Amino acid sequence: MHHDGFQIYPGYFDKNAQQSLVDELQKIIKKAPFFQPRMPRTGKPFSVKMTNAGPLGWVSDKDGGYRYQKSHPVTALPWPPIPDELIAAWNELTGYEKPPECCLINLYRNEKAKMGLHRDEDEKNLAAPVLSISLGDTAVFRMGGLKRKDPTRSVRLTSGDALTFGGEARLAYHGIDRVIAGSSTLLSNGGRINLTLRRVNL
Ligand code: MD6
Ligand code: FE
Repeated sequence: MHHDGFQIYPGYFDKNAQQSLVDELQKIIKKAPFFQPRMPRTGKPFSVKMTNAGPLGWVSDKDGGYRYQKSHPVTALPWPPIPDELIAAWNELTGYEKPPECCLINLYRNEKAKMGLHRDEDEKNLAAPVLSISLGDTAVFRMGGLKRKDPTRSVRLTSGDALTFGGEARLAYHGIDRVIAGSSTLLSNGGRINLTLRRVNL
């Protein structure tokens, strides 16, 4: 049995848990450095940098477009494993029977970093919920509906918040309007990290 809809768990990770996630992420980033994703066809760089953990990583570039692959696009090494704390959160919050295959790590380093309205639709498995975790500066998240033109609402995501997208909400449009610089001291260089855990295959 797993949980459906759009659900926010404010402060799901307490300060200690957030710090230990940051420590784990530092180890991951040493093995799998942030890379610069680019838009399909135009090659325009994203304003966020990315890396991944897990058997599959989400990447995007000019020629290959949006896709999942087993290795880092720059180092060609396999992605590091997903930390146990994140697997435990997936089990508790999604209740999905299979483990996540991808933990996408998005870095919003400066005030210009944002993410346009989009749907997560590159996965074969659209029955599994998506779990998203916010660390560092507060984000202004935009939540829409199943059609791009549906009304949207603005939701603030603060450090330690978890959110799940399942069932009807799995293919809802959403994005990040902006990040509020200096709203958290968790990350020593400032900014925000978002972790998005997904089951890709059935
Ligand atoms: C972010 N999040 O929070 C971007 N996708 O930086 C997402 O794109 C997202 O938060 C699917 C489900 C939850 C999310
Ligand atoms: Fe998304």
